[in-house]
Amino acid sequence: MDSNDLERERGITIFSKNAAVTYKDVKINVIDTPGHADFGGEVERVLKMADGVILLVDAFEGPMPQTRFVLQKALQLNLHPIVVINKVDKPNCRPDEVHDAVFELFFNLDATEAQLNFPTYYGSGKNGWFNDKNQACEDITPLMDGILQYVPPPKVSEGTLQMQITSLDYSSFLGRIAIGKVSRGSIRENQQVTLAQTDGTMRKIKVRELYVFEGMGKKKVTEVQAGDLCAVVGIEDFNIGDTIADAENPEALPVISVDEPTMNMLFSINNSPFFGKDGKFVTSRHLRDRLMKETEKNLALRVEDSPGGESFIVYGRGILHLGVLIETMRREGYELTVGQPQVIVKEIDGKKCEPYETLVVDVPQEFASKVIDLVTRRKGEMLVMETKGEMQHLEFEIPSRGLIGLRTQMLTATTGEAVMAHRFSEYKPWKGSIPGRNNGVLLAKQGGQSTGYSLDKLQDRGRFFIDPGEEVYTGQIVAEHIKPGDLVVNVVEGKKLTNMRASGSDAATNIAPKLLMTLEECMEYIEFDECIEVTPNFIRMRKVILNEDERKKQQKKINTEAI
Ligand SMILES: Nc1nc2c(ncn2[C@@H]2O[C@H](COP(=O)(O)OP(=O)(O)OP(=O)(O)O)[C@@H](O)[C@H]2O)c(=O)[nH]1
Ligand SMILES: [Mg+2]
Repeated sequence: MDSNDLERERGITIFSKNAAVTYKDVKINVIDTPGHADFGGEVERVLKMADGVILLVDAFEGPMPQTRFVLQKALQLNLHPIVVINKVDKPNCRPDEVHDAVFELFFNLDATEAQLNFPTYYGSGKNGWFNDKNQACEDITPLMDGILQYVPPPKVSEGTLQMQITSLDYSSFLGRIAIGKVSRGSIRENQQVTLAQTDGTMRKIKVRELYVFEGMGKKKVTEVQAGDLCAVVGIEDFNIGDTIADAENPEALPVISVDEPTMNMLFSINNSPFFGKDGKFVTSRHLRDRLMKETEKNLALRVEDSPGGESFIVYGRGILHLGVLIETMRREGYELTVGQPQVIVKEIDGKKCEPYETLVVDVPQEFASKVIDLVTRRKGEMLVMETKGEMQHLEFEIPSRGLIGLRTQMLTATTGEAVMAHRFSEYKPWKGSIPGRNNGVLLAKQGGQSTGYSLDKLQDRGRFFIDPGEEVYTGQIVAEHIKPGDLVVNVVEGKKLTNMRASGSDAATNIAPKLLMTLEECMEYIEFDECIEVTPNFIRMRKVILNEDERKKQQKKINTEAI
């Protein structure tokens, strides 16, 4: 069901989606939710539409940090999950051990007696079968029968219409579409209803068209009864959490609450010399409108104007959450500058506290000690260490700050073998200073087109982020220095043109290919005095202050203030 471009590229679900099937005369609405912890806000709100939950666990990996999170939310809503252990086709999988681990997880999350009694199915989505005996069979009918047996029919209360809007969809023909579950009464085409908004205001509106989910699409209908999910067209101005209620006696449903953000970043207009060269939407007005629009559906996101007026502080759940937003904006044609991600510090009982996360790393045995060393230096504490097949399974508790930049170092230290996942656990006291990036950077001394000649000369100083022939500007980060400390270098120097060779291609043949970094890698890479210029076609890292002299003056000022 992953249909969005970013989802396909990354192979993860970011937005929840609906589908519906009819099995043995029962209509089953299916909601696919993201599994990654950064999109928890999405999970929290769509779970409100569900009468049951299928908890999918990998038969090899077992429960992951995000499994804990989604399960906890489901248990709190008093849902009774069906556990499905998938991928039993994988060699070395451990379905029985995984089952025990899932039971332990339920237990640790204070599941009730009834919830602990969960049914378990085994199988392989890839091979198209599931049943409760873990013996390959024809198809998934045993699981379908299980759904009919264990998922209760929707709870429908007596009374007038109530439907809380939990998602939204756009269509260029129909405009904004409100999606939710009709929990009471029924809703009809052309009906007069009241929109009870989360701020308390009530507005009379008219339902233009109604749709229910069918297969992977939607079907137009004239009426939807309580218990079914429904998409309503005709209410332009609504927010997630609003209730569509009876015209005469409107009663709003309780507001949807989601967990607090843990990280923020400064978003500003692009103020590099390349401003406006690449993007369509470049002003602070454009940025502001786009960010505000995002908060309407991205519930875990918050946006504040910063004092200057040109910038916005954007609060999210983590690097991936904010990264996906920036990536989406750049595809839409926006240009912007983003600063170093900061964790949100809180004062709890008079103590300075910061977010901590559970970090899980699976790594081949020989790299385990390197991983432990790396995480411990970043103030992580090891909680669990066990052997899983040929892999070592490690669990840590680590301040979120320590995670920033960890992935790149982890992959380098383990030659790309480590599989890591992390998830917010709680706020705890501030853990003191955490070492940042080890290496300095090489900065462009002057703007222009980089030459193979100068890159070649500088090759033993650092690993380049640019290729010969790329346009650069003063203060742009062009390479990682092999040593700590920054260095300003000339990358636009041309060999004296004594013959016919073009300046871009000289000596280019023996230059190592540039280091390609994704947006999220850049977000984890930069230091506090650096930022990222994001445009539809380029991601460039730079110093906040581009001019070398001004930067030095600023540094002096900071140093004296520190004394
Ligand atoms: N071996 C094996 N691989 C599977 C099976 N089912 C899914 N996969 C693979 O597992 C990977 C992840 O599948 P997804 O369906 O994207 O997983 P997901 O749980 O939806 O992931 P998120 O949406 O990010 O939470 C894909 O590469 C699938 O091909 C299975 O039964 N066996
Ligand atoms: Mg998915």
